[in-house]
Amino acid sequence: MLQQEDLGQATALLARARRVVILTGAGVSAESGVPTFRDALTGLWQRFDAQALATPEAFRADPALVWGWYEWRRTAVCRAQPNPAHLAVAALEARHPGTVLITQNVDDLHERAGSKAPVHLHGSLFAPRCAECGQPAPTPDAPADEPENGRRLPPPRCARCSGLIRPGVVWFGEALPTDALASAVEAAASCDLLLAVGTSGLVHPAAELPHVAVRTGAAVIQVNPRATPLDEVAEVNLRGPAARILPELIGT
Ligand code: BJW
Ligand code: ZN
Repeated sequence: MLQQEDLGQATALLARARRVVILTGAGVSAESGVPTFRDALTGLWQRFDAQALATPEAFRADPALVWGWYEWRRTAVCRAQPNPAHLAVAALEARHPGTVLITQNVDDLHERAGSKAPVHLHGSLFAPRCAECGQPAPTPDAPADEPENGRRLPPPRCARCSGLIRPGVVWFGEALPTDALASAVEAAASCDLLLAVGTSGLVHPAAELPHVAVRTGAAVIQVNPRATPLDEVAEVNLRGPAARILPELIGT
C-alpha cells in the first residue's frame, strides 16, 4: 500500500479515537541529535556494548565507566532541543485531553516540548540517587565537555550514607517503577488507539503495551523508518522519521 494511503488510514483512526496512548522510544529523539539506545556508542564509546553497560553488574564492576557514559549522554541531551515529533506529541495532548504519553526515554525532551506528565517507564537522566540507600541526589551541573580523561568519571557520593550515586534509570534486570508501569498498562488496556513511535519493540515489558492495547480492541499505528517486531500488531505502519511523519499525521 502506498505511504499516502497509510497516512490517510492513520489520520482516520486518529480522528475517531477517543482515548489515545502514545508510546515513544529513542527514535523520537533521534532527530534532536540524541543517538538511539542501540546507536548510542559513537566516538570514544564505540568499542563498548550499550546493553552490557546498562546493567547493575556493569555499575558495580566499574562505576566510573558507567557514570561517565551517562554523564556524556546527559551532556548531549542538555545540548539538544525538542524536534517537530516532540512538538506534535505535545500538540496532540493539548488537543485531545486525556491522551497518555508513555516514554521509554530517559531524556527530558518531551517535557521541554510541552508534554505535561509523560510516564517515564525507564527513569530519567535527571534523577540520580544513591545506589545503597536510595536517597535522591542533586543532578550535577552538566559537564562542559566529554568527561575528562575520555570516558571515565567517578560518581559522586551520597550525602547520607557515602554510597555511590547512580543514574536514576532502569537497567536490565531491574523492576520498572511500579506506579509508572501500572499507569502504562492501565492506559494501554483502556485506549482505542495506541501510537508506537521510534521504538525497536525489543525491550520488555514496554514492548508488550501495544499487544495489551490490541487485545483489548484498540488499533495500533507504528511510526518507524525500519521494520520492528511491532509490525505484526500494527494496523498501520508509517515508515519514516518521526519528525516528518508525526507533524503530517497530527497536522502541526
Ligand atoms: C526512529 C528514528 C526516527 C531511528 N524516527 N524512529 C520478556 C521477554 C524477553 C526478555 C524479557 C522479558 N521481560 C523482561 C525481559 C528482560 C529485559 C529485556 O527486555 N530484554 C530484552 C533486551 C530481550 N527487560 C528487563 O530487564 C526489564 N526489567 C524487568 O523485566 O524486570 C523484571 C523484574 C521484576 C521484579 C523485580 C526485578 C526484575 C528492564 C528493562 C530496562 C530497559 N532499560 C534501558 C536502559 C535505560 C537507561 C539508558 O538509556 O541507558 O532502556 S535498555 C534501552 O532499551 C533503554 C530504552 O528505553 C529501551 C528501549 O529502546 P528503544 O527506545 O526502543 O530504542 P532502540 O535504540 O532499541 O530503538 C530505536 C528505534 O528507533 C529503532 O527501531 C529505529 O529504527 C527507530 N528510529 N531513527 C523514528 N528518526
Ligand atoms: Zn545513601
